[in-house]
Amino acid sequence: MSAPTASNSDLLLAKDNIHHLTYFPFHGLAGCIRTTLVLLGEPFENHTLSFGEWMVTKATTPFGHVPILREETKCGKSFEIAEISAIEFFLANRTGTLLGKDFWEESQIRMFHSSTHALITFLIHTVVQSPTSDRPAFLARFKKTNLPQWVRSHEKYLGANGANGHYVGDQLSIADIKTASVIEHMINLTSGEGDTCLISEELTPALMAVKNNLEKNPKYAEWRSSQQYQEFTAGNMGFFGF
Ligand SMILES: N[C@@H](CCC(=O)N[C@@H](CS)C(=O)NCC(=O)O)C(=O)O
Repeated sequence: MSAPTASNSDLLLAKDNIHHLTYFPFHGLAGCIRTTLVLLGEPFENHTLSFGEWMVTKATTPFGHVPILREETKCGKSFEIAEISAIEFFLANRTGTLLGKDFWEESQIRMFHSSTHALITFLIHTVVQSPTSDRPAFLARFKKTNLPQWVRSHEKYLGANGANGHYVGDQLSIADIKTASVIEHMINLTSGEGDTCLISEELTPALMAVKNNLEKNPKYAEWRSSQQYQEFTAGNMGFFGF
């Protein structure tokens, strides 16, 4: 009788897998994924591509985009996952703690996560894809309409949950990590001359509590003070300006 073979799910859930994340050398849309990898505490490697390297790699990726997560298992089999949300929920599932305590909590967490994901992807895609001459008008509209709407509604829901730094209950979730990973960029985006400040301790204490709460996590604090994190921040400022 042959020994039972491990299913793909068993292989994927093994704790000693190595997570390989491929993206560009800035935070961009990968902040939440990188933070979740850091919090997981399992071995992972950040692989960064220059734009030259990307041009030759693009055609080999599932949808022509990064980030890509490759799971390297101890038996030598690798699995590749593309698409930001899919990667974030894959990692959140692995932690066993970032998707709430029941189906309703998970559904709410997915709702808040989706709203923030839509905000940041809309911003990044439009900034990158619109002609340089159109960007000032786009950014002005984003600051006047999209961002204030997101700030208002998220501050309201976070306040209704007690402004405890969490969207749902009193437990860290992937929605909290997603928001913490974009707040800094939104603050940078609205801190220029002539900008209206939208996010601050005074104006949005509940939103700031999400950021402050995560920053108390020792693994996250160590990641934020690392040289690689600072380089990704410099990359973001250089490429996007926020
Ligand atoms: N739908 C994709 C979008 C990801 C995306 O926009 N990636 C950008 C970097 S932020 C990219 O790959 N840009 C290079 C290109 O499209 O050639 C996802 O959710 O992962």
